Amino acid sequence: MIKKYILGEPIDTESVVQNIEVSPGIPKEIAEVSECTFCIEMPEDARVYGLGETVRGINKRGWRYISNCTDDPIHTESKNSLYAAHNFILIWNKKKTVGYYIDTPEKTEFDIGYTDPDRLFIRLNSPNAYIYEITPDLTDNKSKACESDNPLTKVVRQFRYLIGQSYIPPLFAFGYGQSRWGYKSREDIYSVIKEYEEADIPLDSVYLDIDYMDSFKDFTINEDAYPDFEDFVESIRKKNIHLIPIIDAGVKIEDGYDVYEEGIKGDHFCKKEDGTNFVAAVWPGRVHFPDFFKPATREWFGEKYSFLLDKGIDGFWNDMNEPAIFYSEDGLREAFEKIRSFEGQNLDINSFFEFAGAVEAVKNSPKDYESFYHEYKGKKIRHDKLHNLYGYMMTRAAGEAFEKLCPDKRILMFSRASYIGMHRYGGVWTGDNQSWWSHLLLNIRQLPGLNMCGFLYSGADTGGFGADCTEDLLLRWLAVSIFTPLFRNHSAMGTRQQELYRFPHKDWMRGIIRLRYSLIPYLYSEFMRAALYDDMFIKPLSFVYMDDERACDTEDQLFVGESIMIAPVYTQNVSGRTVYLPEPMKMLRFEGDILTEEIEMPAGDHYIPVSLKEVVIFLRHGHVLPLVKPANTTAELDQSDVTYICNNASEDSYVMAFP
Ligand code: MIG
Repeated sequence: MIKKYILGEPIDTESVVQNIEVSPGIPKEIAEVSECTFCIEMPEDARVYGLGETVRGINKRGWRYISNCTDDPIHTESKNSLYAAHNFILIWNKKKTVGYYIDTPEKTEFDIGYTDPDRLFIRLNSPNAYIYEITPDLTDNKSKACESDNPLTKVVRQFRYLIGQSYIPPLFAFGYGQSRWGYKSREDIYSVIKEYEEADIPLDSVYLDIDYMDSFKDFTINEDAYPDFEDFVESIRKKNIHLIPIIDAGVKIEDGYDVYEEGIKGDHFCKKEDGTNFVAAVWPGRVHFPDFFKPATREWFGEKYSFLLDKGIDGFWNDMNEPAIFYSEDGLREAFEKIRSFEGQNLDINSFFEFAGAVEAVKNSPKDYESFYHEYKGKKIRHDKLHNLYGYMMTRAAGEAFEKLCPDKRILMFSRASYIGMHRYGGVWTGDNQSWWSHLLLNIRQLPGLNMCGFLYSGADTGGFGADCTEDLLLRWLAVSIFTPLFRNHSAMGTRQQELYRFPHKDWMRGIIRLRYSLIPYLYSEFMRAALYDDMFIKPLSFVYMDDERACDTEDQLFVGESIMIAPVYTQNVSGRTVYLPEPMKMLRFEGDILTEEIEMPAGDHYIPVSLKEVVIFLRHGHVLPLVKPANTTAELDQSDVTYICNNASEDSYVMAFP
């Protein structure tokens, strides 16, 4: 059952699509401690899930999470905020399961047993929010389809019914993608594709980072580096490979640049208090931010994507849309003044750090977020009051345009910043992670939360974005990413190049990628099922074995779809790992795409050796895993020639959901 409460005068985020009758007051389980602080008692044995893209474990107990979309590339466990704001939490033990969605675009803190291990505090920025309380009794028809599911699934499915159906990407978006911030020209892209061809490694997409643009200007092409862009796209599409360009939030201020001039003419940019356009700086230097909160601005900016769609492009990634701000004009002026004031002084311990910090402080400064305005539903609203919606509204601009421009075609779209509601228009990638083993584990642990919040189409930069990747890390990471809908190898300029063909054991990598392609009909089918029935594509074990304490504690094994469980290796220099089986399962060992072992295993702990070239999959009792022959692109997959691996189930019990 879903109950809706209204606190103060909240801003409508348009994240919810159902009309729910308003109940008076606030939920009885939530105590109002002070004007903006609320407290929920957590039973000792309760676990807390949700919050989507965050640091730390699947169980969020024992940390302070702050929903405040932030461009911070160091995702250590000491951080409180990443790029997203996903304010859905799920508190449960064997006796009780309840979900809360705190719907407000302002900064929101979830202190989950940090201040007091037995209490969950929610701290709002202002006393305004919609609060939804979701309990397992079913209210809607879609959720009725899951009568037999456990209470966790029931709550999540009702929440997802509340917020609307998740974005569904085109099939090619399940192929493998190669990206790097640093491909400079058409020749670089051709060479990546040629190397993949020569190494005989499947590839469906190559990403274009900011260098394809002319001086980092959205909806332009750097003609020197990419002459005859349309022919270039066409020549690559002939190989069934898709080019996926990046779009940034800021629009360069430059006379004669059409997007800038149209933006000025159409009054599409965010304003300062005095009504002048707010000036920030990002990649191109000084920019204006489109005010995506205005429908007319969304329409205008969304329409701009046709500049690339018309050239044969059918996928995009939206970046820097927290929005990231290198500096604002005002902030920079103040910083210079401050630095100047230290000139000639004896800098001691205090003043030195103040001096050194002055430059760093201009970046993503809270003061800047308080210095510009949006027009939303006819009202002028300061940015910080709407902050967490900016990336959502940008991606929505694109999504709404695609519905109009190409209603019969699915366009690949994912974003860096997000809020719940954006899941209807696109997926997310988890931003600038690092080539660290700890981030491989973080990747595994972020997936269930993202799925709960509707971001089914998601994935991390495989191999890690920052820092240097090693071959073993990449192999282990591939063995995880072959199960995530978004499967993209991406890395930062200046780091070790991590295209698969550069490594000595590229044949092992080829094998793992080929396994991905064999799995695609299963993955896409299970994804569709999850999207259409408001379910999760990737689940923690507790969603299946709620009464098994050990299973509920297990945060490094996941269900992928209904049939299979994975137990990835995420530590360096080990030859295997212990896997917990809550019930007897069939272990499928693959060397690349070749099935080398198929063996039934009893419930309990097993030490499973897994070499760097292998992937191990556990098939549930009573379930089926369909596999097809791999191909070098999704377009060439023959989906009629299916092999079914069964564990006490008949082949025809597996129905492909494949529209
Ligand atoms: O400030 O476009 O997260 O994927 O390669 C860095 C360059 C801007 C951040 C994105 C990353 C991308 C990079 N961008």
